[in-house]
Amino acid sequence: MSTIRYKSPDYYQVDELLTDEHKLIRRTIRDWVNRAVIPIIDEANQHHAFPRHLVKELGEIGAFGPYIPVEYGGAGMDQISYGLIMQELERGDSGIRSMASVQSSLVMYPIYKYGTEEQRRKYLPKLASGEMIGAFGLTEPNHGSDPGGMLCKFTDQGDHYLLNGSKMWITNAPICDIAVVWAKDETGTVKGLIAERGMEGFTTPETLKKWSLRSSSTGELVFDDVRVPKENILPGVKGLKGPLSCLSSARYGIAWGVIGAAMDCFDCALQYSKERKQFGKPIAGFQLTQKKLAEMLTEITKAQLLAWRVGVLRNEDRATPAQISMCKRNNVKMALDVARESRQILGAMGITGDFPMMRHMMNLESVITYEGTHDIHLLITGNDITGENAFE
Ligand code: TGC
Ligand code: FAD
Repeated sequence: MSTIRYKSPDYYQVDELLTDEHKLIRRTIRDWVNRAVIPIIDEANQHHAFPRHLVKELGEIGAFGPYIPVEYGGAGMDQISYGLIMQELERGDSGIRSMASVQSSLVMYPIYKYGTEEQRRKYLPKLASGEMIGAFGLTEPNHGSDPGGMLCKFTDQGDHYLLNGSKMWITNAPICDIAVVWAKDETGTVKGLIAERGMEGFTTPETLKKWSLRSSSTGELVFDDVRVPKENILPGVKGLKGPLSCLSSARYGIAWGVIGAAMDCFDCALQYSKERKQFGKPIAGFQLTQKKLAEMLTEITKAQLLAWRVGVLRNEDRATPAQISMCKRNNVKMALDVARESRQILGAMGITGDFPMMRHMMNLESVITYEGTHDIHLLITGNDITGENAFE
């Protein structure tokens, strides 16, 4: 249902805030999602399988590093374009958007921003084309919301670094060619290193039995005395602001992405409610159904405006991390609520793989947790407006 007749809601003519180029980019990604993602995505989720054949295609449509300059294989696009790409991908599935988020904001971005010219030339074009897959290792078994407590460490061995520790819940880990890993040096300073598959002592066991993001490959990054060449350190940043600045970029993309999932659920529920008859009339005619649909559209519209505004601020390099936190938090919760309410409109049909709601709902349980949980983002806002840190 959502494939053929999908009509994205635009109650406030937000489209008028977009350029023709933005709309063309959105059309291109939407067409690709209709063609390549929608027909296979339920099956991939049912079987807990990452559709690897899509990686090269994602590279071809420009979904990897859209805002990275063209000379490094990116598309040199603006932040609104990046957001629209994430929105369209997540209309297909949060797992596909996750793959692209990590590749773009958590792997290409730190290499571009903090890497050497040699690192940029070596990795970015291959990451942009999908020839190479990247992962980002910040979270550890005992340090999730509190990454500053990380135990992963490296020591200077003269001609190389020795890396030890493990990262958990890492998107793309089992399929990655490289991983940007955040670890502490002998002084306890956080720095970024590029680990490459094939380095002795580096393994990536897969995390199985997920009920969420089943089309995404998740795993661990385990480092057991891994010799990392000195040229693989990211020299341009030290401290937690390195990984956290990457998160700002990814969180922004998520804030747009989840609107796609919500729009898919809303559109599907609206269509269904006009066709499904009970008590002799379409269920769209009942006030309680209308309340659900009206509230969903109101929240989607607010989320669209928030994301657009943060995109404009990011284009001007003025968006603060706290503004991005507010947008990520609001929009993910909105999408989760829309998925749940729209699922109810479909009754029993809503729990099947013939419709996207249940899949989006389960995916969004990860999205509301990763890149900073719902509560952590609230505390970031609380800290920003009061000046009081309530984390500790
Ligand atoms: P705190 O003292 O607040 O900050 C340390 C330094 O970092 C700076 N900073 C940021 N810089 C850029 N962007 C941001 N978003 C930043 N947030 C903070 C800050 O100014 C400071 O700089 P400086 O120069 O003073 O050193 O750090 P804290 O240890 O108190 O922690 C604060 C807290 C809790 C907000 C932070 O650690 C946090 O955000 N925790 C949540 C962890 C998280 O989001 N993990 C995500 C892992 S990656 C992931 O989930 C990928 S999912 C991928 C997918 O599949 O899509
Ligand atoms: P915890 O930090 O243990 O939190 C548990 C609960 O305690 C949460 O509700 C939290 O809000 C609450 N809590 C914690 N601290 C406070 C506090 N100070 N005040 C109030 N409440 C608090 N990480 C990566 O590095 N790279 C990835 O690619 C990646 N991909 C992921 C993919 C998936 C599918 C998932 C599920 C996670 C992924 N993550 C990744 C990890 C993710 O970022 C963490 O799960 C997240 O940051 C939360 O950490 P945690 O799970 O350890 O929860």
